[in-house]
Amino acid sequence: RTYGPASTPTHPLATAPVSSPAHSVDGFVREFLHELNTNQGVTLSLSSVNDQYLALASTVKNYLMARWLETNRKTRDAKVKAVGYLSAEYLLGRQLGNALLATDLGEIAHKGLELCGLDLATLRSQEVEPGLGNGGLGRLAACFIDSLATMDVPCIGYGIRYEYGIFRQTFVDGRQVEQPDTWLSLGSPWEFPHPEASVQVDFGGHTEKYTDDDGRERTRWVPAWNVLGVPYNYMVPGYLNGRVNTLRLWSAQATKAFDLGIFNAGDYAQAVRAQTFAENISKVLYPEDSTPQGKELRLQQQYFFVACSLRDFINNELEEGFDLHNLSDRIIFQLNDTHPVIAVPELMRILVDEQGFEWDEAWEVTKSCFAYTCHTLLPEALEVWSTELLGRLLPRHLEIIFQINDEFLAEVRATYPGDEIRARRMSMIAEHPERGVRMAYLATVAGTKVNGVAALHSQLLRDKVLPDFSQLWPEKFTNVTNGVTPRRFVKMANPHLSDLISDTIGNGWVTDLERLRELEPYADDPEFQDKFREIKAWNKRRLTSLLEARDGIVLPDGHLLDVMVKRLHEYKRQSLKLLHIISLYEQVVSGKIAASDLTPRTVVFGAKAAPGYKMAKDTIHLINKVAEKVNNDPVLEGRLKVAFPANYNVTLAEKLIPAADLSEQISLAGMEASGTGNMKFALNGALTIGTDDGANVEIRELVGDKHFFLFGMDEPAVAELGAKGYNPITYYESQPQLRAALDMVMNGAFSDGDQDMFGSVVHNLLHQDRFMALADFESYVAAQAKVEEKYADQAAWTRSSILNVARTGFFSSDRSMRDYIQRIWHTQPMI
Ligand code: T68
Repeated sequence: RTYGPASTPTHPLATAPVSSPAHSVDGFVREFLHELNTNQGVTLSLSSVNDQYLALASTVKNYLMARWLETNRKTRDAKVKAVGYLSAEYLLGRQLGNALLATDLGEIAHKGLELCGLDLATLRSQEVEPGLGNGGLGRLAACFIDSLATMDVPCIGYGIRYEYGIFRQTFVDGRQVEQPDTWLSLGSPWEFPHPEASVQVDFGGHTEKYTDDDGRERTRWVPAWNVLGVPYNYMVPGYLNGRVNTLRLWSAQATKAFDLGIFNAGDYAQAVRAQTFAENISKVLYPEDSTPQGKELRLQQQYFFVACSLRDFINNELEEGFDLHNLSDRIIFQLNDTHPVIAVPELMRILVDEQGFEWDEAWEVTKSCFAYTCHTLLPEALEVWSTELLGRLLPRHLEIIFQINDEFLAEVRATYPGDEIRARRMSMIAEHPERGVRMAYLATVAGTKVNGVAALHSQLLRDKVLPDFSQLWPEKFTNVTNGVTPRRFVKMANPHLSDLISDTIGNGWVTDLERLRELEPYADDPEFQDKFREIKAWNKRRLTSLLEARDGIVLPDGHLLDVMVKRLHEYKRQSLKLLHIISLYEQVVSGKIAASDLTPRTVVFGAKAAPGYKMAKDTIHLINKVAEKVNNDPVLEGRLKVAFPANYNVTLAEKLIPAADLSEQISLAGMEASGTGNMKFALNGALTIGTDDGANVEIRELVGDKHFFLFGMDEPAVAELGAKGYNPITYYESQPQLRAALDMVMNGAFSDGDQDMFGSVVHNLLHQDRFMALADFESYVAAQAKVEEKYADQAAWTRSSILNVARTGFFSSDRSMRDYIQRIWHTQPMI
């Protein structure tokens, strides 16, 4: 298929580069009204807020368009190596604010809209964020593509355009109830569908052997059904640098051939059903965090987007006649966890079956085109696809995986003669509990590099998850500590802090975050401290108005704002935070301390639980019930408050994080691969209370022990206790404060006397407590006392807070991207 005009154009405009609207208030207003009239088909006076938002989005897009087209032309002509980021999730957050920032249109838009009698903030809040991810992994992908665009590195992000993203969380009587996320229903101004560039994806059927014209034995796949992948392009603007990369998300559609066949047979209803069946593939994001589903539809999603993406890159991004032996000169596919790993046998299939490569040549090419990032340490989160399912859905891929495995095991046996136990351990094919493909092993064997996402995690990955592999190929393993984009999470989310920083050290920090170091001398400056505190207070007021309007939650003035926001998971230990709250309450109720002894504190939770994760949902229920009790008991004299706004998402994070004083990062050591919320909080001046886990370790090293509240067992201590045999009930028996808190729950204090309601939560903590919350309770409470002591000295607190900002520039995702480029990708920025 060819693109472009049929003959050489002669009109002068046909080859002229597009121009952007004028970068002025007038130019902006003209463009905005034009979009309102021509795109929305309304005049200003008759336009709805949604019309106005959509017109505004189009306007800003028009400013980006010239850069996008130019980026595409430049990149194509330069024939340079690009990054193909393969991720099943992108948790993008709202697009408008980021686009305004990247084009420096914030002021102009504000003034222009004001002249039209409109308010920019109102239009911005009309946007529904695309929640195409579950949590950290999806948000990381969004930060990475932002950084690559800002660093002028060619990258195509590939993923799935879910019709329904992560569910909208509501609470009914304190329990989580999920509502579908209809993010597309009011229009989707940021996407560019290209149905003409659809890609066919095959499934099912069988394979057969045949002899080709050269007399070679070959295999072909005879699939049983197929779907179409329709690409939707999104702009990924770099910050003020003229680059706009592309995020290409695939939407599934029934193929015409498929429904016509049935339609012709006369069964119209069946034809429509077939369509629905095909389109189910991109219908909904699996709302899972860190536990694989093993569902057929999930594997369909994975193969669907990966097959579309490889086909798209090879057919449309490479020039005609490109020699695929050199594929790795032009692309490195980064596998964001194991979700896209089926791309490995897919590339082998393309090269061997379609392109006629010899197996060995194909393997050489394939091995050089992939790298793998692991995001977990939980054994149950490592994907294993049953061979029965894989063979049924993708029979040719299963054969290819078996062959890759056979050759790999031959290498293992040659390296360790006689060590059959090792060979079995390292096999990509697990035999128990059922025969299945260990996707992480496949990724490790196929990848040029394997990385963890924080120093401790990468070490544990080598030592505990993939020890045999790191022994065999030590040079394959590396670490890239995660990062977050300072554009969205500081510049945009914390405008006043950003201005203060820029007024103090210039604005270079936005793209060179290590320059925040230059703030260190100001940590002791009382005038700077005052301004810094005033900004925190402003951020708290902003949050207060938002929560009041959004959730009817009233935040008291002058409280320490203590925030724990992340997915609800036992390993993250929301229950430990909750036990601390209950314990404070219990001590006042029982008269052990006076309410006036409490440091006025508001604890904010934000957390979604996977819909099928019972313990997580029970914990949400308990948090809400504790909140209800604590917030209404006059005995506390308003000195302790628990707020749990529903539906925590990127949009809420942008308001919550800048307001926080204290960041809760309290996972059991060795369980949180990295964490990235922890980085966002520190960069916005919250102090961390945390365990020696994930990137907390590096945060503490950088900010210094005095400016971080460390508690709990470290990873070796956890391992030792586990080996010795952990028995949570002994902590209950020996620690009166802990016991009193748990008893309070058991006695029905938060369930109107009902002693069963939270029985499972308490029972689990007392008799199982897989993540050792009880073992760390005492140490956690002691660390919280240090928090209170420090908070009482506002100058000391503010000083630490400023130093957290100044010393955490390392956690920019720009630095993560530099690490990937140097250690893994070997690509180059285009400037
Ligand atoms: C997170 N993982 C890690 N997984 O938990 C976190 N899983 O420590 C780390 O900072 C972050 O990745 C980025 O590296 C996830 O977020 C998922 O969301 C997920 C989704 C589907 C299936 C399994």
